[in-house]
Amino acid sequence: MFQKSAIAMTITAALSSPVWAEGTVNFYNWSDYIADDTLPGFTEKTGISVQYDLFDSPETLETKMLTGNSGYDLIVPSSAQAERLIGIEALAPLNKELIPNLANVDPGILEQLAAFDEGNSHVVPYMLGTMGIGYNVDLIKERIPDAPVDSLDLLFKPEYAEKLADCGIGMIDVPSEVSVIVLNYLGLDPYSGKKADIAKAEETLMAVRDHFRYFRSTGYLDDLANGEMCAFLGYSIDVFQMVEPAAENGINLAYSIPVEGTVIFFDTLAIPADAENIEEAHALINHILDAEVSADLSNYLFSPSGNAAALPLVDEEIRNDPSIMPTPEVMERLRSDKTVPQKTMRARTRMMTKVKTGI
Ligand code: N2P
Repeated sequence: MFQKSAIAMTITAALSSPVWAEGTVNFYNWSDYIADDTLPGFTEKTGISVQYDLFDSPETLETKMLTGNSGYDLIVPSSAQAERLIGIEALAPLNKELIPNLANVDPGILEQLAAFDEGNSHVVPYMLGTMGIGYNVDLIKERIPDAPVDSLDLLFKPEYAEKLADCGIGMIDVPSEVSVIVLNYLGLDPYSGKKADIAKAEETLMAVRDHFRYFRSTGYLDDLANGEMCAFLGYSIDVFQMVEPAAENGINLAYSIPVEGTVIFFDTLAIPADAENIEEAHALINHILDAEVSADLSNYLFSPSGNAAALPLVDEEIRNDPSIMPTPEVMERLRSDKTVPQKTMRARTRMMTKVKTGI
């Protein structure tokens, strides 16, 4: 089996001889969101060791940041989270002199980020992708020969969900993104905080929840690759990473962007305001923005990064795959996770908890 969990281990300076500095950077990243050689390559180049910790939901990251004293020097907030964290001064201003590779970033992307981060002073782009349906082509075909694999009906309509219950269906456990997707699917304002709208989203999910094996944001990658799950509403990045390992197991795994539209996420790199290893964190940001390192990440995670200098080094099949790099037409159906009032965030979380527990 494909073993990526090894990268979750602490990568120490002992990996190779330090050439630049000593020191550590405490990096808090999403699970399954780095290439095998990104961090060892950094330690080799700089002598800085990386203490690497993982989170599996944006809510966990945000709670840690709101509480403060997280001990982290570098984090990966989504753009909506970054906006909120900048608003409460929870992020340190970047010293651009320490990030010469910022010049590699597409100016158009920087402009988009500047909409909430004036002067691009707190975050740089990491990776982007969509939420969609990862599915086992054969298991689905066996049960529903003409299954709508590019539609959320597959998971949200009881007549389909029921037929797939035995081979395993699941969904990410991220209240914000799930709410946007379901509300959008229902033709409602995806960012609505109205009680009646959230209730409709809840009703839609409650009608199918019993057919779901689980709601979670990690652990589903292996299940997809092992044929133990036949459809999952999850991240493009996660599903694409498993296509090859699945093929090695004789499993035909595919990913679709639902025709009804879905979430596009845009993740960033940022330094918490109370970080202790600020210089080391800048060095790691600079490393990740290196054209080759960034292209490696894109090739590994099947994700665009907004790094213009890296683009020529990204595999052609990735650059030309519209389910990875959405066409402008598909883009129109994609919704980003915007900052919404606290009250709406709480209502979304309550809805998700209810769906997960069934009560
Ligand atoms: C990878 C996580 C994708 C990031 N496991 C979602 N924002």
